[in-house]
Amino acid sequence: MKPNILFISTDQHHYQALGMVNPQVQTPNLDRLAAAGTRFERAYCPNPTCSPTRASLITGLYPSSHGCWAIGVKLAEDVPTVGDIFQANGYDATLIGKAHFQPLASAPGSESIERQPLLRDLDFWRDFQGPWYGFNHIETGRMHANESHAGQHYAIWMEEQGLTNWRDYFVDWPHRADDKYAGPWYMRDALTWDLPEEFHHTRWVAERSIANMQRCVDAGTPFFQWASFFDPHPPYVLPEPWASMYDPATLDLPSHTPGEFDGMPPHFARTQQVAPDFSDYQEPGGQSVHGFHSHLHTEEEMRRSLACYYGMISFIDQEIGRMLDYLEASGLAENTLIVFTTDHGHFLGQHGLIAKGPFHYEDVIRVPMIVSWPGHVPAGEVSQSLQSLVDYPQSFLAAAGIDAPGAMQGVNQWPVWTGESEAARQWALVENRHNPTTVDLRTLITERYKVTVYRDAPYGELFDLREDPAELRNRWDDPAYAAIKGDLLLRFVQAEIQREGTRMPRIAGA
Ligand SMILES: [Ca+2]
Repeated sequence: MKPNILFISTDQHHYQALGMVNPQVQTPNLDRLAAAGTRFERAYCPNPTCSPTRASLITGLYPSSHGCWAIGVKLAEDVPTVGDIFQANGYDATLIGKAHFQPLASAPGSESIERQPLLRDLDFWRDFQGPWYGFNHIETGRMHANESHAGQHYAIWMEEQGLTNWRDYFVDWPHRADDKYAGPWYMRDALTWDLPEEFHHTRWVAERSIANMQRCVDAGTPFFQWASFFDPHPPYVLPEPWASMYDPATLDLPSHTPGEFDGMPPHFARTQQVAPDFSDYQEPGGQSVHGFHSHLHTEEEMRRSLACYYGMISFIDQEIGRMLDYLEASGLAENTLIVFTTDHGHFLGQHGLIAKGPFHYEDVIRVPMIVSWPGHVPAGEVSQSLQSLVDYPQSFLAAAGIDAPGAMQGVNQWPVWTGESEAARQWALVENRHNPTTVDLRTLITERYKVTVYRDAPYGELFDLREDPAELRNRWDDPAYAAIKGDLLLRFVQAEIQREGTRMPRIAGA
């Protein structure tokens, strides 16, 4: 009997924002999933932004190989995906929720359907539910919280639920100066959303995921399904009761440590200026850079952000619980592998930073990760093995007994997930090419160290995660770490060699 695979993701979820790790946030259902399976503490994204990592999650390729190297770049539609392989093996491959494989604009050769005004052309989306990037069925959306990108299948669903005036609850498109949602809260200042929770996209993702799993059950088809939640990505706008679930005053707040950016690349210190100038990072063909702005914030703003962020996670947790209940009640649980993660991390004031950007601290490149399949994955375990999201396609295929193509660049983690093997990789690699040349960095993480190299720059970062888990002392120029740095740079080059895929096998001597 072919197993089902339910892949659940959130967006921009800090790896410590799980109830079993931090009791200040309540995630009883993720706790329950972790108790039934294994939690992986050392999981990393291949890129700390949406599209590049999301494309890696369906291709098994690094962004430098699948070509969707930054947000705002289209994932080529001819790239082979894991959904294609599942379909070829008799599976249904469905995506519910956030995709973000294409940019918010179209250009010749980079045509996008994830753009305005098409996002709000509901007739188009009624007619189009795939195939797309290997998924035979999609129901998708593009906004975070109440952004103006709302539309697509999510809006069709809201209308079906009776919310015909859904547009009133989202930022207007085209934008209007007198929009009731126009305001300064986007980065920091949480707002209670008047959208009733029953119409929220968190509810939609869970409800439609359950409906589509049932559709597959009715058809007698095994499924590979991605339930892709949109929160807790900012803006911090959230319905009740979640908006007031957490008291901002009671939450522990991370902060900047004076002097910690001494010896760091120059863009770090600029984040602590009131009006920093990042113009020297601009280049022809470049776009805005996430994180290149002032990160200064008041404690009160940050507390409200954090309370909303945790509320978003608890809401998602409730809906994940609904999905777990469905699997148990329907008898599917014993034949379904469930994997939970996020696409990348998030700063909640750690190092004085907010949201995301080219700052490769653990907060933004490490991700929460839980794998569960009773009888196959050890229950209640916590693993320190290095994991990368680029490993998922191969590992999903291995769980289903399907060979992965040689072109995929991850490693098969299935023997690690089942507890048969302790580790499948000795390093994880994070790419972050955000503009053609000026924001382009790569990080190698080993069991103990982390080293970051910038294209064209003499500076870099070296952290000893065992001696300095808070990452406060960059050892790049520290003579005491010179030999370690040399060894790590050799391992970095070796990792670059090792991760080359084998699209075609060598089948003869010549
Ligand atoms: Ca994201």
